[in-house]
Order: sequence, then structure tokens, then C-alpha cells
Amino acid sequence: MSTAATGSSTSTRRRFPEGFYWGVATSSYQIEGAWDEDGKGMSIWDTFTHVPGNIKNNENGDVANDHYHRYQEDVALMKDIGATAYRFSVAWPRIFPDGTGAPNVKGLDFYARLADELRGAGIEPFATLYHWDLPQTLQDEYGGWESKDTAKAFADYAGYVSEQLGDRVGHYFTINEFASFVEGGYQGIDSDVGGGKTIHLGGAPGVRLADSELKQVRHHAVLGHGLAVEAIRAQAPAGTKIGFAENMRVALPLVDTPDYVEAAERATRNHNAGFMTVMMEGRYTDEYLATAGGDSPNFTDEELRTISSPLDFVGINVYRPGFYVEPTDEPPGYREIPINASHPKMKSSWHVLDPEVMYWAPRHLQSIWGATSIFITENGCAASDVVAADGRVYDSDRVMFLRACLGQLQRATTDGVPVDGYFYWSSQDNFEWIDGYGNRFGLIYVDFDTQQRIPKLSAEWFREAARQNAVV
Ligand code: GBH
Repeated sequence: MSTAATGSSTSTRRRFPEGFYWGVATSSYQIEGAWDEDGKGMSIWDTFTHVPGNIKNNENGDVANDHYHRYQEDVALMKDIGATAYRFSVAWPRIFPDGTGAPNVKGLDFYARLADELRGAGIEPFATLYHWDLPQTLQDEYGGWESKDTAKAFADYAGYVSEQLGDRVGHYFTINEFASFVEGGYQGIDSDVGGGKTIHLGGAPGVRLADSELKQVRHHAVLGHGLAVEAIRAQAPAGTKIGFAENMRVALPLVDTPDYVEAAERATRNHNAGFMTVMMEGRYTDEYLATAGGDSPNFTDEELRTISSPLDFVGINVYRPGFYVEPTDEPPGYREIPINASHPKMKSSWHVLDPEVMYWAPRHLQSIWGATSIFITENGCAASDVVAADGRVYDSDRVMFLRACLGQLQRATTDGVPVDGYFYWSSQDNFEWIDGYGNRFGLIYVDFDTQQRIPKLSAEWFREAARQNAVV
């Protein structure tokens, strides 16, 4: 555990701006457990994981990291590894067991205690209001996000939580990764993994809609975001800060020259038309509506104004490049370059590796939409972590990944891109959705039989980087 005591070995050229947040992230269903305790209602992920065959090895989040009971130990570990911010999510069915109606005080109390514990440890709490665990009742009654009623119920819940927790939590992310739960939950996603190969990914509620129906679900999701922003502004204390946490598809310029960069910006804007672009611009692009034709979503101008309510910051989860581009003279002004079959990858099947995405993602946000405050709400990788004979976990590939990604992020801040913080996904190994407990993303290893936690080599790297506020 010995690291340079003085920090004198780190060049000042590799430092982040003063006040930069060094965070870690998790989500409720992936770590809490206590799936039916203290009045919590069922979520669509409780239902989905309990159906045999949906999840690798039929695993589920019933117990997960038992964080609901071990949160004090977990906060102490976060402090120990140097985190200054923590992004957690609130489980909607803990607060409103039926999605709407009477709130459950015990559920709310858990997050109040968690926030107090964090503040006591000098860690700033950032709450995500929707990380995919929709109350099952809303799925049963409305078909979930197929209905506008779910967007309205989400806003009521968001306003209530921000009002109740407002004295303790000052930063909120409305919704995590729109495409992951919309396309993933209501159709399934074909992920390009190079060499012309795609893999099919999905999740709860496991509905299979046609393309024509999916556009309306997307619209309800961004509408839910916008309505939630309005509700939080109305109910939370003045000064409360709000954004979303979106996994935008990022086009990388093949060459770093103005014409390639412009092509990449154009492509990024088009490829995010259904979520990021409409939230930032308040309109669906002409191309999006033209391609949809008769399948365009139904929407009003008033809804578009709500969807694009001004935000305090923009959050993006950055894992992989979407694709590469080169400029063309023909519309749309760019050509997509296929990802090669031999492209480097991290452990997850979808995880195409190019650390440069950590430079271009925030830079595109600044140049396309003029973002003035950006958070990297997630970045991380799975690795083949095992406890060695000496009791340590030697995740050298994750250290490589961290150093490479943060090096690119630091390059962005040096270029004047306004990035205010970084959250590593995840503080600890946890329930990785359809992959079960197999894909470990943590800085801290978890033995799921004993619930023992062991900080990995990467946690040591993170601690030193946070201490120096620099790439180390
Ligand atoms: C995030 O998903 C989630 O927010 C988090 O809950 C999860 O545990 C973590 O990351 C690690 O997986 O991008 O073309 O490959 C982000 C990763 C985004 C990966 C959607 C699969 C499918 C399309 N997922 N992606 S593609």
C-alpha cells in the first residue's frame, strides 16, 4: 500500500481543476438487497430476475451486497479509498411501493441515514432518481413507460424525494441511461462489438415492441425527465442542482483535424436524436422525424419545452466509443467506419476499448450543445478479479484502464472542457444485470458468500489520484 508520500513525482501538467469531484457510483437494485423489507414494493427487476432463464446462473438482487444493512461499512470504505462524492440511486418502490399514492416513510428514512453518513464522512451525495427499478404496479397498470402516466408518476416521486431529502442531498440525476432501459427493456439492443458482429442485450420488463412503438416509449422517458426537472425545481430547496445521466453514443473522429471533428459532432448529434439531442435542443431533428415517417412519436410543443427544461449540469456514462467517422461531401456529411474484428476490448462482451472516448464525449457536449458543467457519471470496466494467495486482488488491467481514461479526461479539462467530476463505476462489485455476479466492476472486491469487502489494486490507484487530484 505504499505510495509516493509527497506527490512530487507527479507532473503538475496532469492535474485536474481545483474542486474536481472524485466519485464512485452504484445503483439501488445492484447493491441494496433487502428486496422485500421495510415496506418496499416489487420492482420490474425483482419480477424479471425471479423468472428462471432471464439471468446468468439464475442469480438475482434479493441480497446483492446487502448494502441496505451494511451502508455504514460501505461509506467508511469509500472514505478509505479517497472518494469525495458518491452517486447512488433511490429505489422508487421503496418510496412509493405502488408507484403512486402513499409514501413509505421507512424507505425514505434509509436514504436520509445514508446521506447523513456520507456527509459525516466528507463525501458529497449525488442521487439518481431512476436507475431502472420501476415499481411493478406501474408496469401492470400502465405498461410502464409505454404510458405517459408513468412519466407523470415519476415526476411526482422525484418532486417528493427532492423535497424530503433536500436538506441533505443537493445534486440529482433524473434518469440513468435512457436507451439501456427503453431499447433494452422494451425491445432489446444489438450492440456492435467489431468485425460486423453484434450481440443482443436486454432487461426488464422484457417486452418486445416494434420499432414503430419504441419511439413513443422514448418520448415518454424524456418527458418523464423533463417533468421531473420541473417538479424538483418546484419542490426542492433553492439551489438544488439537476441533470440527467445519459449513455450517449459517441462518434470519434478518425483523425484530429477540424473537418473530421465536425463530422464526428454531426454524427453524435444524429445518433442521439431520441434522447440527448431532444433534451438539449427541445426538438427532434428533421432527420429523426423523416426516418420515422408515420412512426414518429406523438408530442406537443409544450412537451418539447418541458423535455428541454434548463439543467444545471449534464451527466454522461462513458464506457466505449460508439463508432468512428470520416467526413464526406454527401449528406449527412460523415461516413461511419466499422470497428475492426481485432479491436481491443475489456472483459464485458460489449466493451470495445478506446480511452479517447473520454476526451471526445465531454468535448462534443461542449461544442455541440454548449454544456457548461459536465459530470462523468460512470466509467469503469469488468475484469477477471480473483483473491490471490496473499489476500490481495491484482486488477492490473483496471489500473491501466483508469489511468488511460483519466489521462484523456485530464486532457479535456486542460483544453477548457468544463468537467466538474468523475464517478468510477462501481465502488464495489455488484449485481451486473443479465450477467449476474460474474462481471465484477468494483474498485472493491466483494465475496458474495461472506459479504467480505477487499479493496483492489485499482482502489489504491484511485486513492492516490484523488489525493493528488491528478493522473498518477
Ligand atoms: C451501465 O451500463 C449501467 O448504468 C450500470 O448499471 C452497469 O452496471 C454498468 O454500466 C456496467 O455495465 O453501448 O452499443 O454496447 C452501461 C453499459 C450500455 C453496456 C448499453 C451495453 C449496449 C449498447 N451498457 N450497452 S452498446
